[in-house]
Amino acid sequence: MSLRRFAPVALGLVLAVGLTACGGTTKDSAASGSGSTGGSAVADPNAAMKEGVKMAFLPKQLNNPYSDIEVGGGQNALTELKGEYKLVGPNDASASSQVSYINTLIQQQQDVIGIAANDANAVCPSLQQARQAGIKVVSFDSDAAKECRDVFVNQATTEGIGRKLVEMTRNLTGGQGEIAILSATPNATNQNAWIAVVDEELKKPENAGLKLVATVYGNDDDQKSFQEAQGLLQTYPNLKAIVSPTTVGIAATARYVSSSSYKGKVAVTGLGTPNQMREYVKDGTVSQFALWNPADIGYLAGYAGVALSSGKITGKEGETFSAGKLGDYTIGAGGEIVLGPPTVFDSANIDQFDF
Ligand code: RAM
Repeated sequence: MSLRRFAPVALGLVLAVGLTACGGTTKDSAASGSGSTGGSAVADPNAAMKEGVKMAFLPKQLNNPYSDIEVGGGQNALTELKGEYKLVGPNDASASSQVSYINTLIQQQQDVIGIAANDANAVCPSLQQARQAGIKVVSFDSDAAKECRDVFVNQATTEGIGRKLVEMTRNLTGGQGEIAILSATPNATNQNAWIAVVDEELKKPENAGLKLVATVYGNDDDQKSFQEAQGLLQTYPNLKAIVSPTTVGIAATARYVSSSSYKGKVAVTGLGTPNQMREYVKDGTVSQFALWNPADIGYLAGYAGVALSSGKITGKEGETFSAGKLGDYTIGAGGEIVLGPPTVFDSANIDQFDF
């Protein structure tokens, strides 16, 4: 059973720019300047969602259960909207691994590219070429540089995620002791933004007893993440918690800790999928971790992509659109669309979730 965890966002006034006489935005005119960078394109909030929109999803990597769930949500959205869904992507999450895929998608004349960027800047020149060719760009999960995309579908606010990571760590350690972060890749936009918030949170008086001793990178590779977890525990014998803000990292860390003498002594927390973490919650390795429903990110990105392609939105703050079963959304500052707050999972609620 999968829970619908996000109530539709109530819409206030329709702030989007009103109707224009031209009646909709063509692919070419919409390309001339939209998104968070500002520009001349004007949204038509009454435009119909177009059928037949070709939207390609390019996640960080293909062999990641989290990404698979995300793009599954995107596929559902495109099916509902009678569009054409496509999935492409690299097997590793390294900085430049997505560039060649973007170039191919331009040649294939996709209408929309949805991308979870492995590196905000490495993908930027190709995404700019795509936009010049009239293709709309929706970043989701991990943002591209703002000037290279029309909107960013963020899973929760960056501050909300960073604070939640520290709050869980404080709960699990009693607010005292050495902690370490096991992240994804060194260039990941999303992880780095969350870690920056963690750094700020740790300066607050209530967190004065927590000391961040190391940040290491498992590159969203299961084996490397496992080895990094092992290395942290050997290097820092007083470690009280490993915080892993990546589904790959937290699962690998939990697997290592669960079969080691650190089980029950060193807290493991961060961001994970309930299905990957269930056994470690049941065996007492993990008490608390957080996430959102990845499928909803892909689904929201799909609706945002078709709304952009239809001229219903251009990416400017205040524009609104409807995202099917998720309800209505308003574009925030910097072209950001926030899915909803993260959910904390523990032994009391984990069996209510299946993803
Ligand atoms: C990993 C990826 C992804 C991130 C999740 C939480 O699967 O790094 O980008 O959002 O973890």
